[in-house]
Parts: sequence; structure tokens; C-alpha cells
Amino acid sequence: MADKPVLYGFNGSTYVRTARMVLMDNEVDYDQVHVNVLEGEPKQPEHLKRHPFGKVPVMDIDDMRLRECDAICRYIDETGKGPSLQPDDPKTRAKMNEAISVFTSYGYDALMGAAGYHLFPELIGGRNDDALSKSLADSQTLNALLMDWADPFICGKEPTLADYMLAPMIYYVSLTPEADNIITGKLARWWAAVQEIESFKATEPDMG
Ligand SMILES: N[C@@H](CCC(=O)N[C@@H](CS)C(=O)NCC(=O)O)C(=O)O
Repeated sequence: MADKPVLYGFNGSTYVRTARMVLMDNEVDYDQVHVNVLEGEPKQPEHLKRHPFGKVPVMDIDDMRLRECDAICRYIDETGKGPSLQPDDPKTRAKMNEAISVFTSYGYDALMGAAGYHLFPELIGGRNDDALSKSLADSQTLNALLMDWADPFICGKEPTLADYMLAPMIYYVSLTPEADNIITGKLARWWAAVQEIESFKATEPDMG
């Protein structure tokens, strides 16, 4: 395994952007192999050897191979130089863990359904209006749940890993006509705050 950490995944992936934000906050020097989701590269044999379910990000770091964005980000956060993105207080930490689980289990698909309809229809099996209606309804449910404690970040005054997970996906939603339906109320206040995070600004994907 190389001495320098290697991140596998392309900059258009929301989960890869989350990892890149945490890597930047922690001043980690790393190489990147741009495994492109839009070209189907995660499902090619070369990447399936790294992640048998064909997903990015994957990271080679400190003589281990790590899959899954949450595991990668927590490791970088816990071993790196940056301010911690995981609250010490057990209650606040529980709310962060809840938000990450809600996002990865239900939120990613709901928001991707809305963003993908306009931006990446090929990634969601084509444009389907019934599926879009369900995604919009699920996005409303999700936002109410995630913004339960928000002030302005999901867990209060400081950003946590939960904000870093959600922000790259809301970026895509913000580029679509669904922005006015989805980014409302506390989510709109959250979105204004998130856009000021330096590593978020620095990792904006090139949309061509
Ligand atoms: N559970 C994975 C999910 C990662 C994921 O869904 N990545 C997307 C890109 S944002 C991907 O690799 N998609 C490729 C595919 O499904 O073919 C994690 O948390 O890292």
C-alpha cells in the first residue's frame, strides 16, 4: 500500500465531497484516483476489488483500506489536526449519529430522486414523475426530521459530520427547480450557514 493516503472517487460524488472536506479540514496530503460514477467505473472489476458493492469513496490510509464515507470521515477526524466534527456531549453526539443514519438510510435516495430527475436522470433509472412526487414528499419529511434541533447547523452552533454529509447533496438540489420546494424554513437558514464553510466552498464540483 502506498505511503501517501489515496482517495478513490470522483469529485461529483456527494459522499466523496464529504470525505474531501474532512481531509481538507485536517490538512491531509493525499492522492486521488477519479473513479467516475457517471461512467459506471465503480462497477468495473478494478474498483470492485476495492469495494465489492461498487461504491465510492474508498480510502487507503495508514496501511488499511477503508470503505464507507462515515467510517473514512470519522477516522480522519479522530486522527487529524482539524477541529473535531464530532461533539463530545453524548446527547449532541446522538443527534449527529441520528442525522447521519437518517441521511444515509433514507435521505440520500429521497434527495437524489429530486436532484437526479433534473441533473442526472441516467443515475436514477430515467425521469419518472410519480417517483419525483415521492422524492419530494420524502424530502419534506427528511428536512423536518433533520432540522429538528438545527441552530443553524444540524446539532447547534457548530458544524458536525452530519452537516458535511448533507451539504453536498443539498448543493445539487440547489441547482434544480426543486430548490424552492425543498430548501425552505430551517433548511434554508442551515444552507446559508453551510455555504460559508471553507472546505465546502473549496470542493465545489466542476459542473462543466
Ligand atoms: N454507503 C456508501 C454509499 C456511497 C455511495 O452511494 N456512493 C455513490 C456516489 S455518491 C456511488 O458510489 N454510486 C455508484 C453506483 O451506485 O454505481 C457510503 O456511505 O460510502
